[in-house]
Parts: sequence; structure tokens; C-alpha cells
Amino acid sequence: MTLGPSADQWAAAVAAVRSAGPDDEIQLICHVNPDGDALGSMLGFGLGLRRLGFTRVRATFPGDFVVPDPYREIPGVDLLVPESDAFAEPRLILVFDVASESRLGALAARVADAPASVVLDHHASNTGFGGVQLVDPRAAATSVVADGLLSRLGVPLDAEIAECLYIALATDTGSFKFDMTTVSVHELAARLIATGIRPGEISRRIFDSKPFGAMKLTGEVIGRAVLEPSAAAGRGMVWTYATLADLERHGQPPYVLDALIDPVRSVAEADVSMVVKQVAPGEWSVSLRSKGAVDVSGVAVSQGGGGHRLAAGFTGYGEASDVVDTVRRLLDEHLN
Ligand SMILES: [Mn+2]
Repeated sequence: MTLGPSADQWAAAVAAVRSAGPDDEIQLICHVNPDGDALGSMLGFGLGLRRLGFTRVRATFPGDFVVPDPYREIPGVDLLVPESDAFAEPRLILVFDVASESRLGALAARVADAPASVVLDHHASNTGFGGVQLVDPRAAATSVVADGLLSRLGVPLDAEIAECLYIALATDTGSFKFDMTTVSVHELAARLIATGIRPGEISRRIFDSKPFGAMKLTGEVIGRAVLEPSAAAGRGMVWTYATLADLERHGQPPYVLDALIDPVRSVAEADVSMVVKQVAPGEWSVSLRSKGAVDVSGVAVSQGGGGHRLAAGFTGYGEASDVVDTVRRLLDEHLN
């Protein structure tokens, strides 16, 4: 899939939202272990639904109900409820930044059963689940798609909605550094900033503030990184890993490790970078990045994961070294 939503799909999404009455239950869902795009696009859209007069809107994500510290004060955070408090039989479900049902856990069944559902996403690997698909692989963030639907619903941007969408956009573009940072990305950012939000203050709060223990943990995990110049058919791979014991030792929650891929992927000698993060005994969340020479989504999809050409992930099993061995082998297969 390379093109964005068709006119018919946009119209169907607008009709799905308008099919709900002001007192109908509307459930918003984003992916497990939510990041800035998942939370920002979902809560920004939820605030937009409130502006439209919908009174019963809840937002949730599967799994442990941990809202990462940087997002504790994001506008619309009062919409968030744990998975156990999500509407059991909502009239309408909207799904944000979820490439496949596997990222929805037990909530996937609720999407399948809902009278109406809309999936807003930007992953090329999106599996096409849900009632109406608004999937735009060209979009830098799901918040670009959320903005498109809000404007078609006639919701004007205000500072609260804008802050949510801006956090989402800044997160998924690496603070406007990645390749998909197009003219339209900056045009959206300009419209968001025009509402009066303060990008400097938001960036400090979201990206440039972390506990001392998180810094020490990051230092330790980076310190054990391994460079393999001959991996990925000579394009080079750099990788590291972090265990639950590492988190425990530094008193840090798992999401602290999400930003770790950024310093790792900056290594000049490697096209491919990888962080292998333990989520349970024998189970690892694997983040893969490429500078451009390798399509890492191919590796991720072959392991049941997904993502984008230059940024992808999957769940691996066994020891960390088993996961690294698998990726090393798959890269060689994909490249030879
Ligand atoms: Mn995203």
C-alpha cells in the first residue's frame, strides 16, 4: 500500500463518527506501550470529539496501564482509562497508530464486534483490520491522519488539541529530523504552533527531561553495545540489549528504554541498529533502525512484527543472543 485514504474512505470515516449520537459510548484505543504519536493522536482526536458534543468518550490501551512520565500532563489525559474500564460494547471505536491487531491484545475482539470502527494509522505494514481504514503510509505520524479527520468533521484546532497533535508529530519525526519531514509536516506544525502552543517548552518536557536513574541505565546499556562491521552484508550492525534486571537495578520503568535506539542508531559505522529489550523471561521487544540501505520492516514482518522501511520492531524469544543471531541471519538472507 502506497497511497493514502481514498475520498470514499474519508467519507466513510466521517459517516461512522456522525452515526454516533451525543450520548453514545465512543471508545478510543491506541497500541500497547503507547508512545507520543499513539497518545497524542488519540487524545487530540478525543478532545475534538468532545468539542463536537460527544459526552461519553474514553481512551485506553492494552496491557499495563502505565502512562509514561513525560505524557502525564498531556491535554486530554483525563480521557484515559485502564483497559479494564474501557466500554464493553461501545457504539463506535477509533483505533490509533496500530499496524496490526496483535498490538491491541484482548481489545482486538472489541474492535471486530463494534457496530462501527475506524482505524487511523500510517504504518505501511498495516494489515487492514477494522471497519473503515484511514491508513496513510506517507504520513509522518498518525496525528497527520487525525488532523485530516478532525478537519473533515469541522473541528477547529485549539491549543489543547494542537499540543497533542504536535507531541505526536514531533515524536514520530524525531523532532522534525527524519526523512518523512516534508513540507506538509512543517505546514501542519505551523498550523499547530499558530494556536499558541510553545514548542520549546513541550520539547523540554517530552524529550529533554529524565530521572537520574534513567540516565545511568542508558549509560550502562550503551556501554555494552556491540559493533559488527561485516553484518548486514557489510553494511554494518550495532546492537545492545537491556534486561528486566537492568531496569530493576536503576529503579526505572520499561518505557525509559524506548529512547535508547536514538543514540545507538547514531553510530556511523553501521547502517542497521538494534535494541533488544527484555519484557518477560525469554521474551524481548526488538527495535530495528536503518539509515537507508536496508528495509528493516522486512525482517520485522517475517518475525510477526511490523513497522516502516527504516524503523520497525518485533517480539523475539529465547536469550538476547538468540534474537541477535536471528536478526543477523535474516539480514544476510534479505540482502543476498
Ligand atoms: Mn506513529
